[in-house]
Amino acid sequence: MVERSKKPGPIPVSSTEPESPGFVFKSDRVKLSLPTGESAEILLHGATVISWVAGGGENLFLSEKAALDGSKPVRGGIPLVFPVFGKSTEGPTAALPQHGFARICKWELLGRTSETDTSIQVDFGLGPENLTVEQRKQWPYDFGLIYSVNLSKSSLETKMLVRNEGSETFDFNFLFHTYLRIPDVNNLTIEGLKGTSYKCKVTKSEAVEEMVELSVGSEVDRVYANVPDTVQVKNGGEAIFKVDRTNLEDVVVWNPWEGASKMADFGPEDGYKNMICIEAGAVSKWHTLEPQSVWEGSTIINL
Ligand code: TA6
Repeated sequence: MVERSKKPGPIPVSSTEPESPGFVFKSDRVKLSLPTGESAEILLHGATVISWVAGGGENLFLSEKAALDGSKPVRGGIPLVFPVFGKSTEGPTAALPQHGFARICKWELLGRTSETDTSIQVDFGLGPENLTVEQRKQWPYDFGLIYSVNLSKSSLETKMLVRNEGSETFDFNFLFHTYLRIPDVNNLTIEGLKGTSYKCKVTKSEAVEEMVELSVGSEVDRVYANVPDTVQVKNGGEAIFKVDRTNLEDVVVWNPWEGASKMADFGPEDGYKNMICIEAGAVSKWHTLEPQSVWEGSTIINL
């Protein structure tokens, strides 16, 4: 683990350094690759994973209209949601924009932290020094985030460490807002949610999931709390993703359906047929972090 330190700053990694095949850093992004052909691409903007190629193709949905220049959150890939999920109307996160600041800040590249023939990991850091003056005012806590992305032959692991570096306790939510690329939403089933309570933002209701195999045939936007097991995403009955989580008790399932056409950065218009957000997070309640304490949550998406 690389220590993210406030001073003297990040471990210097220059874009003019000689490149090695597994790790390439070019101005605004890092590309990881394995000798067997798998790869992942991560922008410094939001530390957003925008591509994960493995198992013969791309596994993440990225809108063709997504802004990758830092002007707004990326529509697709794996945006990071911290310190608030959604939009708070009261409390210490009320001044923050929807889903917080982690997905709109420029992160520091801490560097490659491990590499073998079968896996490679890169770490990123974010702290108050990376926020704008306005963002500091909106959430004035001293925190340190370390984000690790680990690419293996048939999985992608993402891990977030949150540290309270100040003298005041703070509450937070965290979530990996993962857009999975799927062949056809009409052949999609999601398994592993039966018996779990959820809040539905579309119908503004609460219920317990009854379906062993959940299919999606219209807009879905649900927060499943305390999901016990692996969530499997199937195409025509065949598992294409298995999502395991550690210390991330909740799973959000989102597909905007035809509402996608109202989003300026969503494309193509029928792209919702090729995506499902399966979002591992800690969002159904606030997590409290005492001064000098650390919280860690991770997810691994297996093919
Ligand atoms: O995670 C699901 C959700 O919170 C939905 O309610 C939906 O609006 C989505 O995220 C996208 O949010 P965004 O701010 O990226 O447009």
